Amino acid sequence: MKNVVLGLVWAVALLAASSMASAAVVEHSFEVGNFTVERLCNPLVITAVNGSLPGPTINVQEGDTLVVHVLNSSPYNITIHWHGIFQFLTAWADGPEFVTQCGIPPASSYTYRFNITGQEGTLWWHAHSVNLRATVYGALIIRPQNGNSYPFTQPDEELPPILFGEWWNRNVVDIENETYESGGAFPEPDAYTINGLPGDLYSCSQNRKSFI
Ligand SMILES: *[C@@H]1O[C@H](CO)[C@@H](O)[C@H](O)[C@H]1NC(C)=O
Ligand SMILES: *[C@@H]1O[C@H](CO)[C@@H](O)[C@H](O)[C@H]1NC(C)=O
Ligand SMILES: *[C@@H]1O[C@H](CO)[C@@H](O)[C@H](O)[C@H]1NC(C)=O
Ligand SMILES: *[C@@H]1O[C@H](CO)[C@@H](O)[C@H](O)[C@H]1NC(C)=O
Ligand SMILES: *[C@@H]1O[C@H](CO)[C@@H](O)[C@H](O)[C@H]1NC(C)=O
Ligand SMILES: [Cu+2]
Repeated sequence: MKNVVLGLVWAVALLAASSMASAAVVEHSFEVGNFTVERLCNPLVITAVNGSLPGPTINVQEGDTLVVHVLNSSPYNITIHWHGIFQFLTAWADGPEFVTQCGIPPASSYTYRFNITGQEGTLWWHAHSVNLRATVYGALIIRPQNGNSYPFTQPDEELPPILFGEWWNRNVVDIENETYESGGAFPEPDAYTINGLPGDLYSCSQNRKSFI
């Protein structure tokens, strides 16, 4: 009996040690700013993270602490929302503007810091201020801790994430301002996108690179 109890204590101690060993602090910087892209034959200055659309993919493991320093070099107040993350005791890091924080003003920075505990999967992050999420977004992938399995049969192959989006041929903040003034509905997008790119059937899409 004593041996069984000792064995159990040992197992629990090992488990605690292994989970501590694999918890890491994953730290990134996001620079939000102007970025010129061309879609649908139309060059446009958009707001984007680190000059890419979609923005950078974040990879973490369950149990990690994620730290993201957001430097706002854009002309707009901005926040980043960690879509689908359960914020345990870090509600202020959730990101919706005017709900958990004020927008990060231009030429300022803000650090998001939270633990990713008890959750796994392919999620995403996006701006949560006016309609800037149209161009400020990216994937957030949470893999199981080392030694833990997926909550489903391990897939044979992993592909880069696929992000669906919408594209407007104009500055989305201007559209939003006009929409508020006129009281109308936000217009339909000019294109639907996969990983920031309109499909083959849209104008000027024929020579684009592959989606993934
Ligand atoms: C974004 O850009 C900044 C500044 O150039 C760089 O330090 C940072 O590593 C980049 N972040 C990611 C996630 O690529
Ligand atoms: C960013 O683009 C906006 C137009 O969308 C422009 O008004 C602003 O001056 C630009 N800012 C910088 C730093 O280039
Ligand atoms: C931007 O943020 C500043 C500081 O929080 C605030 O005073 C201002 O009203 C905000 N502007 C908009 C358009 O939300
Ligand atoms: C986040 O994880 C770290 C490291 O395990 C721990 O020290 C900290 O208390 C945790 N924070 C919260 C809010 O749970
Ligand atoms: C949109 O409206 C807000 C609030 O009235 C204003 O602060 C902002 O400068 C406007 N943005 C543009 C791009 O016109
Ligand atoms: Cu969201």
